[in-house]
Amino acid sequence: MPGSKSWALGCGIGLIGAALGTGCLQPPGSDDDASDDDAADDDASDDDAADDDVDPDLDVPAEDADHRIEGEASFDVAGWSLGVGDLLGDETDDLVVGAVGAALPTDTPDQHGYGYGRGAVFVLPGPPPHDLDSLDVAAVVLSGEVPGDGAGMAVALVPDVAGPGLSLAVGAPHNGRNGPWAGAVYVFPPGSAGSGRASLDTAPLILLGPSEGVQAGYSLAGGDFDGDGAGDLLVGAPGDALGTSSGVAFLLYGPLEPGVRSLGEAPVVIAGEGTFQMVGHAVASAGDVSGDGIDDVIVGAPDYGESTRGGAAIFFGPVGAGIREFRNADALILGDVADAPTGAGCAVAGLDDVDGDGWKDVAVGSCYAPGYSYTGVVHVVRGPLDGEIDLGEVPGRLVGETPSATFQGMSLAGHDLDEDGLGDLLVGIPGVAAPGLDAGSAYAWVGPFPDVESSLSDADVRFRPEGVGSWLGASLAPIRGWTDTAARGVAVGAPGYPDGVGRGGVYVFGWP
Ligand SMILES: [Ca+2]
Ligand SMILES: [Ca+2]
Ligand SMILES: [Ca+2]
Ligand SMILES: [Ca+2]
Repeated sequence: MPGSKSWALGCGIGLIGAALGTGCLQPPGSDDDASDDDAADDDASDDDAADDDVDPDLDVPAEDADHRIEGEASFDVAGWSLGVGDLLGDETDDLVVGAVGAALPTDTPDQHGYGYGRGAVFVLPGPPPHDLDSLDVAAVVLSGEVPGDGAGMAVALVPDVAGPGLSLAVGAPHNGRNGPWAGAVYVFPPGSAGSGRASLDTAPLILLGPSEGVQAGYSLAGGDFDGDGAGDLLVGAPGDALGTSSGVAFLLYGPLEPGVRSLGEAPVVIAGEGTFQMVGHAVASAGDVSGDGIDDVIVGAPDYGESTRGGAAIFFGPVGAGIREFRNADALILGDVADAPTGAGCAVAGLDDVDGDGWKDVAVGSCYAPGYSYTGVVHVVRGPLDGEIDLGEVPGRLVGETPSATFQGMSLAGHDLDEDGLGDLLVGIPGVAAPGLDAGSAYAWVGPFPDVESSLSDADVRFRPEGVGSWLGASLAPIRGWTDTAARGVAVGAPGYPDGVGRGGVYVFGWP
């Protein structure tokens, strides 16, 4: 899915191009800054009218979803990640569901569940049958190589990276082929995933973490980051297992050839400047934020900086080659408190232009803030994006409703939900299984975005969980053709469903 992944408990805490010359920062079709400013002012004065157009507080209970697709077995932790796109080439969206805890029948009971299972991904063709309610009817199931691999921690459908069409990339960050928790990424070019059940080691291309503990494949994303028309693959390796690395993100330029290779051969490595910064906890295409027509990279590092302030780095495409350091990013976005952990960069996403000024905008999630109560905070950072950006000086922020709700991370995705040409935002805050905390929700915030601190309880739509502990919102993605509102829907992962047991599942909601 476009956007970013949530993070795992036990990661310490846990959570995304070559420099262009000056003058490249010109948004398409906006050569008159003065008139753009006027337009922005008009937008601001229209806030009231816009709010009249949508119910500002529409709650959609999970029971009202068009589909509740349950995991195949208890402890599968299905829905930890999602991918949406036309994988099977029939011009309808297909749904790929990562189940990090999944086991095979030959595995023992203790080789099942988060951190223990080999993991799997389930491919569901769209449009779905009306009575679709379980992942056990998946057309394709690809399982991790051995118990403990955690396959499905991340999935991405990457266009044109290994031939024309969408390739399926699956991350298994605890795979041990190159040492404990070195991680692996399995890439299936278009048409190569077959049907039925198979092992991920049937992937035509396997990319291995270069050394133990790097956790390659913890996050994944695609884009065309050098502008050559072929898709490129971003692999997050937050590398916190040993604490000896900053964490990195690897960038590989397509077209990718089959084989088994080490990510140590990746042409670009995005790295922090010290240990234990969790660079690569989240990765995404930022879209073209620099306005030159080439996709730009965004990498989150929730423990970045001397005070583990957290941050996200944007590198403009073409990203070039070699080691790219966070501090030398084209735009470096830093947590909103300078001397304390904020978890900024636990989730990142490129947005469509949210304010109509011609510049693409991005969203950065902070999972510890504010005041370490783990409510979660989302900043919409408006372009033009370059230089150092302090989130504390970014106007407006969206604050989560419930303390401790981002222990299971956060997910973000950009999409023009109301199809008015301006970018909107999906936020997932999966919550905790604690008595009295009805946490775990997904939110749709339809622009405009406020310039003042606001609560996510004021989102245009809230998707509410069934019971406590389903971790609704651990992943999410817009999806087409799966609901009664055929053009518009939202798939939301709930890996703890039901009630923290962790069978997991995915809800597909129509746009209300
Ligand atoms: Ca490319
Ligand atoms: Ca660009
Ligand atoms: Ca903008
Ligand atoms: Ca919109």
